[in-house]
Amino acid sequence: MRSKLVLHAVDSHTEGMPTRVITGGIGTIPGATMNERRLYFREHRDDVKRLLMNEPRGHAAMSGAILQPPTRSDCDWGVVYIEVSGYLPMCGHGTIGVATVLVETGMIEVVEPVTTIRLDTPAGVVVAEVAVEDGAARAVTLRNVPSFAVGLDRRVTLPDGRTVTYDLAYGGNFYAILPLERLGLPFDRSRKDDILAAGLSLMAAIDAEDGGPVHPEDPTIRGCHHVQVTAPDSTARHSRHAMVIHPGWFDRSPCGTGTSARMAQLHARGELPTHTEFVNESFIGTRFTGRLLGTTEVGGLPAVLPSFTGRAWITGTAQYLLDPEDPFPAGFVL
Ligand code: PYC
Repeated sequence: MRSKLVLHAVDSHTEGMPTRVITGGIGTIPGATMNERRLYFREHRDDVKRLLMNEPRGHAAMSGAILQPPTRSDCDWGVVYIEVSGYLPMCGHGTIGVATVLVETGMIEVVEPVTTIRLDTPAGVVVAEVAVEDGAARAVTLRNVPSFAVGLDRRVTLPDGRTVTYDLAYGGNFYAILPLERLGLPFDRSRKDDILAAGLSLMAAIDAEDGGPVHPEDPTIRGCHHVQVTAPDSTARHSRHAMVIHPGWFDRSPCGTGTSARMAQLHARGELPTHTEFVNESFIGTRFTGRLLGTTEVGGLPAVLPSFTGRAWITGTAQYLLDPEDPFPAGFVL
């Protein structure tokens, strides 16, 4: 067996969505902050990301997280998120996967009934409270980065000439949020290809206008790559959605940063007070339970402090190799 590299991984899924947690083989990525490490990896080591996420080792909806030593003294671990689509500033389902792996592999000192882990992410500090029973991570509650509505009832024109009204919110990534019926489609998995195409066309139209949204405090966080289309029976206490993600896949989990953005949007609309339970349900019917812990401000905009709870399960461990003669050293996308 020959290999140019050996990447150690613990694979998991969070409410149906995979997180390949890379526990070794990368080393410390250069950068004084976790966001600098994210940008360095994107610039200099994207082939490793593609090898881990693309076929034949991954697939079109693959997602992962590279563990790093933290860049801040108040955190236990650092994380760089990787996906088929790129490098997210923050990923909720991925962080639930990371916290579960850290606890169940003993990579963090485990305290029962609750182990608290402070994570240095490119979007800021995220705190995970892991409910642990007999060594098993039973639930993970994340205190996510401050989230905010960028605009309500914005209008955008699609390439087919239709004008669509949507809300735009940030929860660690930017999300366009709107009822699916505004795109003229039923909330039906048998129409997933049409829903995907409509969501992608909407996000392209949003990003074509002035280059898309930019985080008011960090210009490296930009662009709308996620569209949350809600089912007709959704309310401000229990919402069902399909999450369309660039360049063309659905989140299988309820999407942690999307849940945070949705709560920020509902709060901005006056429909979700703080300290009130909110259930967000994915396209495959899995759930995160969220709540807003308080309010704050980001770059002069009113913002909220979101938290949400979900669960992850470890699915395997692996060493990913690269044979020097492998014709696809960075995998491929079909
Ligand atoms: O859980 O935040 C999330 C997420 C983002 C993209 C896929 N999942």
